[in-house]
Amino acid sequence: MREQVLKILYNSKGFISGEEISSKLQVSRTAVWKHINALKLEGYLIESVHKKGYRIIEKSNSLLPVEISNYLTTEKIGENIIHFESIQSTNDYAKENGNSLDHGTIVIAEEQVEGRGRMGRSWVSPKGTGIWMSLVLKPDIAPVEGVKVTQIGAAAVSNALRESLGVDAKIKWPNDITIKGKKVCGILTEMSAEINEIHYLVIGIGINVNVKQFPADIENMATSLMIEKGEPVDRKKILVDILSEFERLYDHFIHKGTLDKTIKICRDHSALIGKNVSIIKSGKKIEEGKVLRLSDDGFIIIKKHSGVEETIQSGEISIRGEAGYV
Ligand code: BTX
Repeated sequence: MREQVLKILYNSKGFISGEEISSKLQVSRTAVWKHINALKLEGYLIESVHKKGYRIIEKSNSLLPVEISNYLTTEKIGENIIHFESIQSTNDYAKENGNSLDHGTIVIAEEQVEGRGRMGRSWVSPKGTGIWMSLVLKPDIAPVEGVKVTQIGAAAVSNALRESLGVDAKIKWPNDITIKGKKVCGILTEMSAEINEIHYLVIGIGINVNVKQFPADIENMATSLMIEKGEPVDRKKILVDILSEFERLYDHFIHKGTLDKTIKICRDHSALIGKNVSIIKSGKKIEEGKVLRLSDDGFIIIKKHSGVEETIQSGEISIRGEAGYV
């Protein structure tokens, strides 16, 4: 009910009387008044003027489901949104509850106290400054196809950042988005599956939106949208743009059975193609070479120093000349 009150306030141009809200929602004016007070306590700035009614002045700074839903144009992605002020990790929550969460559910948090990267690494997720979210997907595809969804996530984020903010967001295969060589977003895909069947996929996406400063150990390799733009960025708009781009690319992949649209974006905005790189697995350099192209399945093809071409399906890439080169 509180969400509906909020929705009405958002959709009213100016003041709206308590009576009008109560008749729209078929509840008493006292109930409306109670919900308005609760919303004020949650941090919404709502003006109440005698004989005029209520008006929302300032939107909450949090990524509250009601606000996001108000702007969303997607069908399934984001139909359910679960929001936390603070959580250990949105991926952990999504994985623990994956069986009971609907396809398309988003778990989002203002802060993660134990945000995770790949291979047990940590992901810095300070309060109110990023998009720390996990998407739960239940596709009817073979488990080997599931990993391709990471590429869809990367393509969606990079497209949305470029189109909404005009930043040159590049895709550093397989799971990072970079701006001017620094990491602005990381993606962590996890899966619950049997040999022939995916129970659910969890696509964890972490985006540094308004992070001002990073811990010393990552400050040379990390950046935020605010640092790049020189001004704070609206987290809600970015989130909504990413979800709609994700749904467009995901639906195409599922219904048409091809990753072509995603791969085109990953190729056009690759941070790797043409670069000399090291391929690292379990912390060890396993190959060196020049990245030639991205295959239709989303794998990278490198030319080794010996001249032999090799397809790399997983691993980490370190680019010669950039921070962290191994
Ligand atoms: P990754 O293993 O590729 O990157 C992790 C590495 O990135 C860390 O070891 C550190 O060097 C660096 N790093 C840590 N935090 C940041 C940051 N905020 N910005 C830039 N670099 C950083 C990447 O893993 C996948 C990250 C996924 C994060 C999302 S957030 C929502 C979801 N929940 C969760 O716990 N993880 C995912």
